[in-house]
Amino acid sequence: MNGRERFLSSFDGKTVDRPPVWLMRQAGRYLPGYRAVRAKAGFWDVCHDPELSTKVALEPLARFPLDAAIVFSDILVIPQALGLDVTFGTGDGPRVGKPLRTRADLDGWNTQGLIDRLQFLPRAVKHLSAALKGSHAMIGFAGAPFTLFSYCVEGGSSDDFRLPRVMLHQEPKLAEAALATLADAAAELLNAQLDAGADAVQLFDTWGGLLAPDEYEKFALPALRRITDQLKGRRVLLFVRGGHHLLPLLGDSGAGGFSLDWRTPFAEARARYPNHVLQGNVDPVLLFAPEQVVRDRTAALLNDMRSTQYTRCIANLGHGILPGTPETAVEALCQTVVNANASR
Ligand code: 1CP
Repeated sequence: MNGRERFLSSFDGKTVDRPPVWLMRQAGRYLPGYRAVRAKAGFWDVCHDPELSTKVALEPLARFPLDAAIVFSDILVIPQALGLDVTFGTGDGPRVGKPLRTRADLDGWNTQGLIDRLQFLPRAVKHLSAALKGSHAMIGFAGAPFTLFSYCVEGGSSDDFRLPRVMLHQEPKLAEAALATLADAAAELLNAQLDAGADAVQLFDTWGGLLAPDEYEKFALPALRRITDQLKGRRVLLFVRGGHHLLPLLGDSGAGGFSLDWRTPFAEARARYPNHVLQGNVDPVLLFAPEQVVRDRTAALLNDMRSTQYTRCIANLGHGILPGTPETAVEALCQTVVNANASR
């Protein structure tokens, strides 16, 4: 069973020898090859060049026994294609110029021919798919509407994303219209990646956990539903960072699986969602702890995954891998999953 077969079997509820494993942000700055590419090319240059994006997406697969690749891109390609000025500085995260503050700002978003401006992404998927030749599953992605809305309104990253959260209450109609526009863009982009050869797609709701359940239900969920309605029958994972309190709501998103962060107990999510795919959820910070901690935490996760004989389970981190993460820790996590049956 190769990585792609294992990933698809597990996702589709069939028998597997062990859970498939991949890591969110597995192609990032903790890898020397990525840093070398970025020393010579800007972030957007890597995204737009299929050779370079494939090179950085393949690097983690060559180093670790992973079962899936994730296409190299960023969630902020959608705001950029809508006409916002997205730049990646060093250190303090991305900046979004021309932020959304008024109805006129939203009216200025350029939705005409949006997918044409995003063609580099399905092109990168095709190129990566050809390089993989079916050895590994391939994952496409997009930002979830509320997380994209957060960057668009705030104008960059933030601890509390005060401006977008106030806008939900001060200008609910404007917020809903923006969320719907972002949802349609995400749906179109995800369908294009799936048509280009992605086996599954993940929606990253990195800031969804900032919302109270009633806010998530009123604003974030309808926009997610708008996406999954346009992706019927396709494999969709939803990651909500800090989303433990939102777990009861996620079933209404229409996603086939949920990627859990490290604060959501896997067994609790399984009890609530016996038939969904569940992915996660090792704390990325633990990869800086002694290696035995990584092995023990991963073994405990595998133990929870045995309630379904590993089917509908995907081993992963509870959030993206951090810059500076020791490669030996990544190796220890992956090897523990690979040996899942030996340690039983
Ligand atoms: O393996 C991979 O690295 C795949 C590609 C990938 C993905 C899945 C990148 C490349 N970005 C993302 C998703 C992404 N981007 C998310 C959702 C996942 C998460 O929460 O980690 C978010 C919130 C972003 C926005 C973003 N882009 C940030 C976070 C800023 C913040 O608010 O804290 C950052 C630092 C970026 C730039 C970026 N995107 C990707 C990389 C490798 C980088 C670093 C750029 C560099 O220094 O080279």
